Amino acid sequence: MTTSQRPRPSRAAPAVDHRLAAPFRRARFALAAAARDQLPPDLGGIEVAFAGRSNAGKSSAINVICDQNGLARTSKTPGRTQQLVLFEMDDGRRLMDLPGYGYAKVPVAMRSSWRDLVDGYLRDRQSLSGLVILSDIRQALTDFDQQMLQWCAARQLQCLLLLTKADKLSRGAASARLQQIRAELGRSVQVDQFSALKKDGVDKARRWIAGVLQLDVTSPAA
Ligand SMILES: Nc1nc2c(ncn2[C@@H]2O[C@H](COP(=O)(O)OP(=O)(O)OP(=O)(O)O)[C@@H](O)[C@H]2O)c(=O)[nH]1
Ligand SMILES: [Mg+2]
Repeated sequence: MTTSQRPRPSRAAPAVDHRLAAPFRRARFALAAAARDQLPPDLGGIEVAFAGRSNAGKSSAINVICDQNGLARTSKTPGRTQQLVLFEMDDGRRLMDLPGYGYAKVPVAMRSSWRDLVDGYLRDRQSLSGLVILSDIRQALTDFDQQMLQWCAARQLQCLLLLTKADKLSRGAASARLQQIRAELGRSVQVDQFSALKKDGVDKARRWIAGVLQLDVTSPAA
């Protein structure tokens, strides 16, 4: 076979593991809370929250992980998600879409009320069992990303760092960036590249979340 005949590695969406995807496909919008007292009682259900800078791709990630367009609202305009938005899965398992941080164009008072909301949730929520931190693969980790990583380590909270929008870089550049961040952070945190557009890294993220939420992904897909 000549070089030109050799099949080129494809960037097409990877084959889906339907058993793994099934519980995510059953996720439903539960509520959007502007204050923590609007959340369901903190009685031991388990939650995985998605945190990251505004526009990092949190809501888009939830949509592809749950295989449901439009489940979480996305937007080109940073600051779209302004409340704690909760999605319910099986048996009291939940996914939480958090408002993004670092968006400068909102009024200071609103920014600080978002911060109080997110900080309070992260600090006090006993149901919080794992945190997915999302960061644009093209940008350096923000101070807040670093703080979140340190905070997860201090609290011994399971944490997954997703480097989003990997489709915006060439395969080689994305892989180099991934290796660089992994080397910076060491083995204490799982770091993966992710693309909502190309559905790259979706099953890996599902597997991590399923582990944290102790989802049953062995029964046949519905
Ligand atoms: N090319 C590309 N664009 C993406 C990807 N993920 C998200 N986007 C785009 O990035 C923008 C922001 O995405 P969102 O998912 O709304 O980001 P967010 O982090 O929820 O933003 P806030 O709610 O404002 O904090 C939208 O225009 C998305 O279409 C991706 O994997 N690849
Ligand atoms: Mg959002």
